[in-house]
Amino acid sequence: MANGNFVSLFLDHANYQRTGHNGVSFARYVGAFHLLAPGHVMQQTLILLKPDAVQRHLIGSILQRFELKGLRLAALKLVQADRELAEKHYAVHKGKPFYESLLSFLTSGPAVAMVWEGREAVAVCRNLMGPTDGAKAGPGTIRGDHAISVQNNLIHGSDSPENAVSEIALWFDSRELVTYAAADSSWIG
Ligand code: DAT
Ligand code: MG
Repeated sequence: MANGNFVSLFLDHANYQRTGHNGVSFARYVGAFHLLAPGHVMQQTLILLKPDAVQRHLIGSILQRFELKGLRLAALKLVQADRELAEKHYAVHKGKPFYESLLSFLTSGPAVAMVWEGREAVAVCRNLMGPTDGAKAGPGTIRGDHAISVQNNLIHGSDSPENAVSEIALWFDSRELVTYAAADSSWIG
């Protein structure tokens, strides 16, 4: 498989952005990768460092795990989520006993919102995070190393490529996603 295909696709996408043809959806972008590079499907995923991670000074060390894994950072910002954003983000949990507490937690302070991109990025990030309950998460995972709570578990990661697309659209404007060729991509990919 020619790595050059990736590079030219990245550049094509960058050209679309430069020339203002932002109508190209990410789904079509992924589709192009399917077409040209079977077995090398690139994904994007939404990662949030939740308010406990910010307050506990863990932003840098958690972020570094994603960098060191070989994922590419496509977007990054500090966000004070309001109730409306939190409700949309956790809509799937509406009605559950922990729902109100979860919304209070997510809106209790700033969170770091990021989009990470790479091969199988959704599953790769979920594995880096570890399971939901910090007490059950294994050592070596973010939650396993730094969390002992179920709710205050430091990090959110999209759980499917489909949810990743809608969660990225919820937290980011498409113009905030930056496309560039990482200098080390031919060594990592
Ligand atoms: P994950 O964040 O691992 O995707 P989830 O989507 O099932 O987990 O739940 C979303 C968040 O809700 C989770 O990060 C923490 C909180 N949560 C889940 N189950 C809970 C429970 N039983 N009690 C309290 N909080 C819970
Ligand atoms: Mg979830």
